[in-house]
Amino acid sequence: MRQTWRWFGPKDLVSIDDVREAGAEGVVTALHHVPTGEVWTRDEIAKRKAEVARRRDGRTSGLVWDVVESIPVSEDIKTRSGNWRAHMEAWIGSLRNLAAEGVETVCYNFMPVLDWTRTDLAYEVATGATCMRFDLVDFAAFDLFILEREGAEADYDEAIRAAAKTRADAMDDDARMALGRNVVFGLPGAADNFTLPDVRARLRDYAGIGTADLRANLTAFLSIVAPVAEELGMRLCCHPDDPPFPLLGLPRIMSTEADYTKIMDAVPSSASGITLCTGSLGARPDNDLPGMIDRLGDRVHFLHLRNVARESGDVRGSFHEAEHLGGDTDMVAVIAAVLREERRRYEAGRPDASIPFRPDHGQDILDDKTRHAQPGYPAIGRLKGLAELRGVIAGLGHAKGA
Ligand code: DNO
Repeated sequence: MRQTWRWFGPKDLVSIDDVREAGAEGVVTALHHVPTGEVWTRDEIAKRKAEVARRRDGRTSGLVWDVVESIPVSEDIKTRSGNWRAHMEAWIGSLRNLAAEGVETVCYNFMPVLDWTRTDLAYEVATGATCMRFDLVDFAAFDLFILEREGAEADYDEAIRAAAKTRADAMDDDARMALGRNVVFGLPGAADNFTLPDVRARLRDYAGIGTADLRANLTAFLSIVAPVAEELGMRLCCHPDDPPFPLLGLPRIMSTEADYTKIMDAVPSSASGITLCTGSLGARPDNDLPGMIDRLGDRVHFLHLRNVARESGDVRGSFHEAEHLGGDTDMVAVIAAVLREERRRYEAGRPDASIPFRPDHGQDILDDKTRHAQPGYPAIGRLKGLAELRGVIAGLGHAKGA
């Protein structure tokens, strides 16, 4: 398993020197400054590669850009409307330029409007660490009383609606603003920042688009980009919905094993694969993560290892981000399944036998609380996560005599 680390570029308060000291072997990054729908030029890609390769004092870092996370897929592509053709061409242009620069693995997502969604960015857990949380009642309060989405009542049962009303009534303007900011104003890595009127307009764009339509649009997108990726020797990997259930009345199509199976079967090229995110998928009790790795493993090109503590037994429920070996996902079983998949690949002589993973998110601990890096991406919290995961990998490898 190849140990990688997400880096948001030169503005990231966690530096390349820090990434090295954490012991990561590779970097996951993106050209966040290039607007969605535009081509990533070779020059810009080469510049980012050089930034990854250099320490603060100019010496080489020994790190390489292993995975792109993400080339954003525009709303026009997802809805197959407006400028989708031009955006597809740009997406393919970016793939070609990345391949020419030797970057082969590209993560993306197909979530309508919002990328990952949380209601609280600094929820305090028992140890005093803080983490990100999704609270269904807060989310309903946002949906019903801040966004005031038409038809939202139908999406919540009476108990949730009543609790959301009580919560919204108790919020002052600052609290409403803060909740709105957390939900829609763009968490790190999301391609766009939205305002409330933007979100309302975007939701209208999806008015006639149901689950089957969105799935057809993803299949159409992959039918065009996967052959190009295959020709270039690249691996595309679709990130799951986070959280893995519908929000704001929008369709969601990458939330379960059945969702993934449908897309993998629809476009059976190995260039079209999976970013298996244990944190996103693990928010649903009905997702069997080690089983998914056993069954879909040959198409898993990238792993996000993260744990969540589910706060209810419901498919759609509140959760918060736990320590990497805490929470409801059996991380040791997940890693054991990944090692089994890697063994199969080694035996088959596959060049991609070592699967890149990154410690996804982390709780804010110690100096993280004063560094104020990107929410969810603290230096020390992630370093602790990586160290724990590395320990499990070493332990399981040792037990097998690997
Ligand atoms: C959140 C991330 C997501 C992810 C995209 C992939 O921390 O996992 O923003 O990068 O969904 O396209």
